[in-house]
Amino acid sequence: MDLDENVGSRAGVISSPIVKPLPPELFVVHGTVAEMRWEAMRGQGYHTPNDRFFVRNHTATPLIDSGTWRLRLHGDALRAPRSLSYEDLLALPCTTADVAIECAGNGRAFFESQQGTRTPGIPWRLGAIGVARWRGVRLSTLLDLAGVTADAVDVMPRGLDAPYVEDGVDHGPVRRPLPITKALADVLVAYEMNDVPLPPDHGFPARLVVPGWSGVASIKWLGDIEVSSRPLSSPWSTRFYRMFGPGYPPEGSAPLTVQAVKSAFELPWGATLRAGRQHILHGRSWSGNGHIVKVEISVDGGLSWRRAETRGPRLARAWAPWHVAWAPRTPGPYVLMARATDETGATQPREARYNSLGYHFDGVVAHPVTVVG
Ligand SMILES: Nc1nc2c(c(=O)[nH]1)N[C@H]1C(S)=C(S)[C@@H](COP(=O)(O)O)O[C@H]1N2
Ligand SMILES: [Mo]
Repeated sequence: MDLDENVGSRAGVISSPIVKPLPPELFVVHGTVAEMRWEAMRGQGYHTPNDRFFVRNHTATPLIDSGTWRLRLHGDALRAPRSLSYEDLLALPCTTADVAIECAGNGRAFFESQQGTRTPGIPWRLGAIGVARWRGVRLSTLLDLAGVTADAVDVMPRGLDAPYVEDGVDHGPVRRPLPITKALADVLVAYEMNDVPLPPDHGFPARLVVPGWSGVASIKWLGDIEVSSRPLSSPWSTRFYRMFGPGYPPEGSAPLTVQAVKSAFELPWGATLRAGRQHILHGRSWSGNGHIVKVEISVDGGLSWRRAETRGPRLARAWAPWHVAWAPRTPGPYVLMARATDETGATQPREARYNSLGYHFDGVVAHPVTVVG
């Protein structure tokens, strides 16, 4: 198929920056994106409700009519290219998965506030992550249907949102190649999020969900998927979403894939707690590599550590909820820290390694709180 057909399918698509309400008690808005406040997870279940799931849009949410929408599967590594309607997609065998989507820049603000190195980009604290129950069709099922050939190497999903223009440079629609091995392993073409059709901001009518990998891989508002016998690239695999800076090659690291280990408290930034009574501090830890095996907490700025209790599921590629009791006696400022270790032995370092675009901040975060009498 030719690409003009795609551009054509975007014509007439209405868009809006972010469609869902962004109440200040749930979100911090940074330009075209909305960060979840971690206190909004307090008292919630395992999944992040859709009303508080972070939104990362390069431009604006397109409002797509599922009645006319098509998902095109094309490329030289497919024997039987397809064009599926929404009904076609819903009629295929489906599956569900509890998976986190996390922006590669989650935690970026701490490169500056904790390590004194400024990095450009959205200054996320830790709220650019959410876990949902996604329902959809395995990408491998779609690729089988379209007769993927043995020489396929790369798969390029493309979004139907407006082209991304930055500093006068038009980078085209948001798209990023995936190696065929990952595409066939565990990737979903999702059409439901937490038991309802995907909300517009999260990719309606269908999005990719790429478990464990940087959020940018999980392309929203899918319009087409190209499968190629030759390596594919886009600005999202060459210019952005690589590590650049000292110790990395001039063209950057390989494109980012697996997300790092992180932890967050379900508390407001700068929370106020009462002295002389017991508090249960709740939080969650996660890693793109596998499940969390250990979470340690410090309430004295990292001088001493003790184990948190994990409860409930602690799924790989989602997260592990935990809690710890704390009874501060003396009023004053305190620094809370959480440090997790995953099943591969990867743990959160005291300092994250610098990279000039501020990706994958895995350092231990110093969460300030005030204890009052
Ligand atoms: N088409 C399209 N897909 C996209 C994006 C986008 O701007 N356009 N943003 C990506 C990025 S950088 C992230 S982190 C995730 C965020 O998903 P969410 O907005 O559902 O939380 O979507 C990814 N998929
Ligand atoms: Mo992202």
